[in-house]
Amino acid sequence: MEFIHQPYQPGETIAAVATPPGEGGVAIIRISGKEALQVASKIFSGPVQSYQTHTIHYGQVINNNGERIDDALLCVMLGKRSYAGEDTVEIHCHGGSLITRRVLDTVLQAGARAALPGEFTFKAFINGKIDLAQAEAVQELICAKNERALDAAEEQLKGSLSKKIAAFQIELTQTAAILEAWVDFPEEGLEFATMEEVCNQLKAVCLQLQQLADTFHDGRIVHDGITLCLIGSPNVGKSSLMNALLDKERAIVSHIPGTTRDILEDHMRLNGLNFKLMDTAGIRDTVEVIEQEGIRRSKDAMHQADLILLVLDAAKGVDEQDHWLLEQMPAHKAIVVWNKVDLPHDNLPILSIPHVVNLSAKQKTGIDNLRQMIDAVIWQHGPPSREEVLVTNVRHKESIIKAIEACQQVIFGLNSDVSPEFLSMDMRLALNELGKIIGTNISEDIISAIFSKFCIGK
Ligand SMILES: Nc1nc2c(ncn2[C@@H]2O[C@H](COP(=O)(O)OP(=O)(O)OP(=O)(O)O)[C@@H](O)[C@H]2O)c(=O)[nH]1
Ligand SMILES: [Mg+2]
Repeated sequence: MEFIHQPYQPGETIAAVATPPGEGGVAIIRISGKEALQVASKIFSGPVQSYQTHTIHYGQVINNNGERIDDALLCVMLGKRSYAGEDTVEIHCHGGSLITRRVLDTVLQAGARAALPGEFTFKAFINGKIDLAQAEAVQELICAKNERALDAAEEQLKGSLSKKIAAFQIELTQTAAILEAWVDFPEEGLEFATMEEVCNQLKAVCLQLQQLADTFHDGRIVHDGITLCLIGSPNVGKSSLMNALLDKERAIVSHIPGTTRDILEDHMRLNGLNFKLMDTAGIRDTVEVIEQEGIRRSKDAMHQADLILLVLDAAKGVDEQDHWLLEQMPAHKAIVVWNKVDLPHDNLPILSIPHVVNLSAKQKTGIDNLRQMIDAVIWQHGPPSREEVLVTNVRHKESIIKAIEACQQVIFGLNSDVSPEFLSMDMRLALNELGKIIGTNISEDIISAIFSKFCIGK
């Protein structure tokens, strides 16, 4: 096993500051490995080697010249009952950056090696405390930027995704066993199951795997948030709407068409989700070079956005430019906003885009309706429940899709009299892909890449 491209010694004793950098009430230095107690006993005033597991002790941290560094509490967790699943000692010292550094240096001089990013979690993984999907959930939990992302990470850390994957593995292993029986005992093998039964079972698994893969739409929204782009002709009130949604005067608003020249970004939270708002330059035919570049950027932003608010001016109605924009709109990710409904206006025409809201950005009326519409459009099947297992990681999604493809190959092969040897190989491919999600049959490079994204001390 390698970790960040270095041969890995299981049980090697490592140490790092587990608390964030900077000043705080308390800092924690974590020591983990076979010699955690031995290292701690060299630097602590008390009889560390005699401490019972899961006990905490007051004493002094002493350097190798016998000088007192700090008063501290020392917490001992032996064997599997620790985060990393091996002997662990935590030193709770004062939380100044200098003092923390000194305590860590003392620990390193006493024989521990400085931990690499994510190495405690890596140890938890190789010591069998958690699987790879759970290890990734630890990082997602730490980095969660909204409540929904936190819920999803907690579910994954509890093992909900891993349990689902394990259940699929059991079903596919049974099918693989039947296929191998057909290879080994071509006559008797068919007694275990008919071809039709195997096909039906595989189709059912594919369907459930597809349902799990489909949660990635919601999972990505939860994890990454939504990019929301305001698009429209000049002067329709895009910047006014941006300000109304943010509830602050972020963008310059004026009656002069072409006020916004560049893309303006800001962030907001809506129903527990993170949104990146992008106000753009009004789209029109112009010979002005800077404005042309702004309009090019507006179009780019429109294509990249998860959701587009196409702003129209109710008082002006739909002109040629608006018609062109309406034709460009991907209807599934667009909401038409009829702005300026406070002004006198004709009956508003019915448009090809089903999601429509009337409001006044200036008067700030109808903004809540827009917020509700945004929520309705982004969740394809209503918002997920807190407990729903969501695939939030593209690596997991890709493995699920590859497993489905391999199962479909088997189904196709069964219906076209392909030799069971080949079907068996495809079956193993599907199982391998599922195994990658929880960390079996996975290359060391991928493991290294996953853990290198962690912070030091985790
Ligand atoms: N009556 C009324 N006026 C509005 C409303 N929204 C915006 N306006 C006015 O419309 C004009 C243009 O508003 P902006 O928000 O700058 O429009 P924009 O779409 O960002 O314009 P560009 O940046 O030039 O593309 C300003 O004078 C606003 O005060 C509204 O709901 N009602
Ligand atoms: Mg503007």
